[in-house]
Amino acid sequence: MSKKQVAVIGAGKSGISSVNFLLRAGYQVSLFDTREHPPGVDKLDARVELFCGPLNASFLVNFKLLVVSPGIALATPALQQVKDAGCELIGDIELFARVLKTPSYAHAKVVTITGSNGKTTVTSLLGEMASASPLNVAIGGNIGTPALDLLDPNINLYILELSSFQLETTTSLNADIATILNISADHLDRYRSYDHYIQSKHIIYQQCKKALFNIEDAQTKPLSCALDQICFGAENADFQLVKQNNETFISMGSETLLNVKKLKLSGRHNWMNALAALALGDAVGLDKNIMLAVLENYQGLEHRCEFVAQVHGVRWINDSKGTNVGATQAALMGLSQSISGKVHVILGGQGKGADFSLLRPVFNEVQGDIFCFGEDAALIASVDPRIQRVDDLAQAVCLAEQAATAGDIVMFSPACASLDMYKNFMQRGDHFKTLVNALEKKYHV
Ligand code: UMA
Ligand code: ADP
Repeated sequence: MSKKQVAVIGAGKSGISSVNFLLRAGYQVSLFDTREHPPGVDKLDARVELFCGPLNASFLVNFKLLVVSPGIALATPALQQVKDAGCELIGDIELFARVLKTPSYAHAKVVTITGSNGKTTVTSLLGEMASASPLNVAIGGNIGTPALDLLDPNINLYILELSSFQLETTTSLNADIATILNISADHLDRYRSYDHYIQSKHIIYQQCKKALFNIEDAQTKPLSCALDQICFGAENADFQLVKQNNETFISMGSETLLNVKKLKLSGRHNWMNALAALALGDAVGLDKNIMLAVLENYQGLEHRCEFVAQVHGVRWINDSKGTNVGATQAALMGLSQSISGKVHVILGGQGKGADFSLLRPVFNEVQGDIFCFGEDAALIASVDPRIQRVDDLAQAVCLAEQAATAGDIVMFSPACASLDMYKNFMQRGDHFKTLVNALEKKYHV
């Protein structure tokens, strides 16, 4: 088989983006997807051969290069066999990294962002800061737009959100600065162990000139002391939260920049995200005043601790993107410190192998009722007798409404993936908002 023949595994967004890139670069491409009827292949370029169904190692070994999508585990037996046979397995981010080494792209700066939670918030906030600066900026990766679709020689700064899955198939990025925002258990259905997941996150520091880590989370610290590094977090970090007269300020070294009261983003976890975005922007030369102006006005993203409505004095919050235990812990801790009433919690879905007992301390803190539904409801309910199992989100909203009184909050932060009952976390969050808006209407007729 010729060197110009490449196998792309997965017909999702990354796969199709890789196919189009490889065709433009003059390769012959064969596209494989384990599903019998993968969505989105109807518009496939006629030059591409499509193979659907289980991967066949004895056929795949004919390809020296395989571009594997993040949704397919490298541990898939057929992929392990072709790897053992000496084939090269990379992802779309690695293709992107190789293009950036070519002369037309050598001037571009790159920021890479990973972590268990906060990636999209930090990527989008930094993206807005950079877009308000006199720069051509491109934002993509796990946040949505595949990295190869961003390539343009006129871009001066690429900001990439990277998942652990994408990092596993990337070897030669050379980011100007890379960060791991935090690490808590996630995707344990895809990893051998929690340590294996942590190792995958740390790949980001092997491919950068400078690292930004979270001083409050030792797991995010680079393993190599030789790597140039800065940190964000509690006092004594390069970018820190400083307390003065019972107020919290965002500071850069000893310079106080902004009272967190001025932010539209709420919760301490979001102040941490703000610090990270400022630190990353500063490292690639963004203007401090522009960054602060953007930060002050940044509203946050849909489905992330998003205020939905106040009904009879009860505030309803949609955190459907809280898809792991760490996210729900952070979302609840951020709230419970700032209100006088109770926080009632709705959670549930696909647990991805998580340990839900880690939520016990935060459940004690919030004091409200707790409702769970979905595929792993029994597992979740087993960690605390206070947790009530319900059939679905609609029933949870109905019971939460009965439990809450004025001054309380109802927080929907599932700590789980949505795929057991919804297409994605957006559809799940939209359903929650529809249910809450219906409550609002009920009282207005
Ligand atoms: N699939 C198969 N067989 C295949 C190929 C895929 O069953 O042969 C399934 C996967 O198991 C998965 C789905 O199809 O359920 C999509 O997988 P994919 O690799 O084709 O995904 P893409 O459409 O290319 O989207 C990927 C990222 N998805 C994943 O990592 C699962 C998107 O992140 C990312 O925005 C996009 O590339 C562009 O870079 C989404 C995500 O859920 C938001 N990421 C995970 C997360 O944030 O927790 C990691
Ligand atoms: P990601 O892209 O990593 O999934 P998002 O910015 O989309 O992160 O936020 C997802 C959820 O994670 C939020 O809804 C919130 O519950 C939680 N979260 C956001 N930032 C942080 C943080 N810095 N630390 C812990 N949890 C966070």
